[in-house]
Amino acid sequence: PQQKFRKDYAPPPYTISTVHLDFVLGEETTTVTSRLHLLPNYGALAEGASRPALPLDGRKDVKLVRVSVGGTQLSAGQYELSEKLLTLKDLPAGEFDIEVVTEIRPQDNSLLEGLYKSSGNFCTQCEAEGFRGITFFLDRPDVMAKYTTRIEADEGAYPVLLGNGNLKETGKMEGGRHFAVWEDPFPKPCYLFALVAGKLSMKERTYTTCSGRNVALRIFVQEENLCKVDHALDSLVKSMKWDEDTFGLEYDLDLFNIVAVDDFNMGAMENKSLNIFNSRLVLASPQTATDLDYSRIEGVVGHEYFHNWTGNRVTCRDWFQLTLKEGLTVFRDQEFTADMNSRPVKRIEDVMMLRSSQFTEDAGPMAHPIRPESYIKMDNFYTLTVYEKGSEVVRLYDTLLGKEGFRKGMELYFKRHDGHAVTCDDFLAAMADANNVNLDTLGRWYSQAGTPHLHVSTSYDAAAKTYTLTCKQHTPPSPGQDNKLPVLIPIKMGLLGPDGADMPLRLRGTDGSVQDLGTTGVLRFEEAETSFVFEGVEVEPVPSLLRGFSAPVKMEVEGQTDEQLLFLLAHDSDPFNRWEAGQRLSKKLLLKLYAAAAAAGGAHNSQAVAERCTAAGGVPEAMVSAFRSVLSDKDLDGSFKSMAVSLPTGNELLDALQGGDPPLLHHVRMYVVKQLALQLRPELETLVKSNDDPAGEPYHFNAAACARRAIKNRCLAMLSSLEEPEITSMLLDRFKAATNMTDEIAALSCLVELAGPERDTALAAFYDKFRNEPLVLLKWLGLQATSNAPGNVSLVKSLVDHPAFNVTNPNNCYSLFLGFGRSPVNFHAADGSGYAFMGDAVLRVDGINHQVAARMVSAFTTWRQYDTERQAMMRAQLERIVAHPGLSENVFEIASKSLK
Ligand code: DPP
Ligand code: ZN
Repeated sequence: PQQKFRKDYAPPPYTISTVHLDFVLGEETTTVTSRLHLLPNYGALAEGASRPALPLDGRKDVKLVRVSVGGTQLSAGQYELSEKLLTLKDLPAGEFDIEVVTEIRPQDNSLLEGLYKSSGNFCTQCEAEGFRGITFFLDRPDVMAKYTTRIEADEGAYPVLLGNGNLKETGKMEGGRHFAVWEDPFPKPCYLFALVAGKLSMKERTYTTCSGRNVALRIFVQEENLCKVDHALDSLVKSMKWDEDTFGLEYDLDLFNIVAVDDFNMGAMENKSLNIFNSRLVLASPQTATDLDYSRIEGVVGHEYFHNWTGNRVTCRDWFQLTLKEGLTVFRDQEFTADMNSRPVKRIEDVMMLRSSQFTEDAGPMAHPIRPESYIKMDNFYTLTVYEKGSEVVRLYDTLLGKEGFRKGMELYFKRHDGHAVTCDDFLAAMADANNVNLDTLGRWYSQAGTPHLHVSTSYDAAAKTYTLTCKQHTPPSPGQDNKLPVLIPIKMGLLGPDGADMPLRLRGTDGSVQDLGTTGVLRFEEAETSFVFEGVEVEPVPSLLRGFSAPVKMEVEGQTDEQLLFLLAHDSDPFNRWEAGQRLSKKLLLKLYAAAAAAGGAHNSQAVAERCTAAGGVPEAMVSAFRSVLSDKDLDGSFKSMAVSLPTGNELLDALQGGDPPLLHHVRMYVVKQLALQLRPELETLVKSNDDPAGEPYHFNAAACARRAIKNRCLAMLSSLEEPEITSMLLDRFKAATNMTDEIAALSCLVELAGPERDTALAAFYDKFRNEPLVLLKWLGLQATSNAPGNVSLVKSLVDHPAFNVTNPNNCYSLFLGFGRSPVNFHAADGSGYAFMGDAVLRVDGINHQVAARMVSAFTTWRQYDTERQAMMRAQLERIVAHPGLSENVFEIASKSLK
């Protein structure tokens, strides 16, 4: 397989101004006629040089029927055709037209890239390089053209025909067929092309934009799901309003369509005016979707809508720039969610995910800069790094420039680049120029992989009343990058006085002047080492650093004591740092207990591990009482409380360990949860009672109601760790009585971790109740797959043959296989049975869908994090996979890079 490099970018030899597509959809064969108007883009030719060839991307399952240039059909000798490329030579001077006719078989397309069928309907997915699965084309994002699409199909089977832009014409034809013509007035790259044809029901709402344009908002789903689209429609209206209020960005057409499909590799796709969504990110009812689902739907509907400006109106020059649109759009959806719900809660959730998953990616063999330098398959670079770290980098501008400065930068970005395909450097330049600042050291975040380490030491001079923070940074090596430069790290911070209140910040400048920063300041740290001196500091403060997690770094504060952390947990005015202080305390304790449990040797069952943890000192009283204060604090929101008493994830801890043993770590974590539950039982029971929804109260999705359910269900989970019959039977009762999916799944997920008859009873009842709700069955599969119940690997194996499981559907694979990969106990079973199961599954799925298989093989990428026995077994699976004949490029790239 061939690598592509960012440094090799060259503009295309020709551009395309208009595209006319004609789809004749059929059960056997679908015929696509594509007429392109081409413009030379090669500039002046040297004396005697011939005009460049036109390389059109294709795929081996796309059959070329004929190709014409300037109205003349070419004979076989007049073009070159290989598996992936149609090359046209001896092209006319100036502008010219070509026509390409292809035949495809969407019904056989199990890759779900290009045109395919889902639940009997035709749909498309073209990002990143799926359009070449439809017709031969310049399949690259810097070729932007205006599209007209004619769709023809059997009217009975496919009454709804949708394309991008505006509907221009419809009509009936002989033989029960009909057609529709769609015209998109905005130039776009082909990855934003979309088509849907099928039997779908629709719900509509009208939105009036800030300038008074009426936009029809339509969601298309299968008939039986029409009752589950209101939340997505609400979310769309909120997104449109938010983008007008926050950035002055208005929608630009009279129609915005969303279609839900069951078989979809990604979450959703921002095709111009025809978003296609994985149905799990559209459909919601209180009985079938959890608070988390509601919140994800709101976030993803927003995300795809926001792409209309950040992605569609201004797009990427090449795929290496993916973070230009994704990092920025994730940042926008995070801000949207923060404004709609609770800002601190959203920030904590995002940082938890970043640390548990993106930091791991950035420390492993697949580490890459947010703007990668090379790839084999672009699909493999839709990563947490490009998306989530990319969003953190956009947040750096926001933190440094403030809301107003950030908006000015956005306005200049659109003024300069609307209608164009641009780069990350263009975005940085717009931000810098609009604010007249130098952001060169921020630019290094785009080219360096790895999580920077920030080391802070403090000193107080009581005589001079000065307080000094000395900051040092370094970024560890990553594949292909041994030496890194310092990056710009905005350190948002405050200093707490003895009463817990913020002190005024008076920062000494390099010229000796003093700058008044209020009580929360942002330090601009961009050298390998810098000291920041505060003046007029009457008593030694407790520093609160990196407030709101102002940069995606790993911070160590030299000499930070447990007492200081407890003080921050109790008093910090920054809610993120209150949470963070608790996390730091828990992390220290967990790592200490893990070290003790590992050193003592012996059996790895939960009881033996618990004895060793107790012998090592158990959970200190100070921590218990700090958690007690949080739980009983009347002013704190339930969602915040629930996160404050949650321990750092296993992944985050493994990242800090060398050669960790996942099941052992799991037992240590569970030991701490159980000790906390034992000592905080009265508080937990009180919170469960006081946060139960009043009887008969209907489900509402809003911050207050979610907060109540969050803390109640967190307390129940902690209580369930006690494994007392009385609690278990209470959980079963709650499971049976639940009136919404949030509470139902919360109880079920506790029961699934317990060995005993209640587990089986609940799982069977749940299956019976929801056997006709495929999205709910994903939860049923996922809970069992992820369960840490002993010996669960054999149950998971049997689920593969269960009628509820469908291996050709990506969501099913994600729930079952990726879910299993998250189980510290069973995926990492000491006998290697979990690894063997996953290895088999990767190879099986790779025969169906390369993108899904590539995500699954990522479960092995972290192999160097574990103990030597596990490393050897995981490596053996990777070697077996790499050696497999006919392996896809997707899986090959991840597996082979993981082994390096
Ligand atoms: N549809 C995916 C997203 O919105 C890829 N663009 O992130
Ligand atoms: Zn996106």
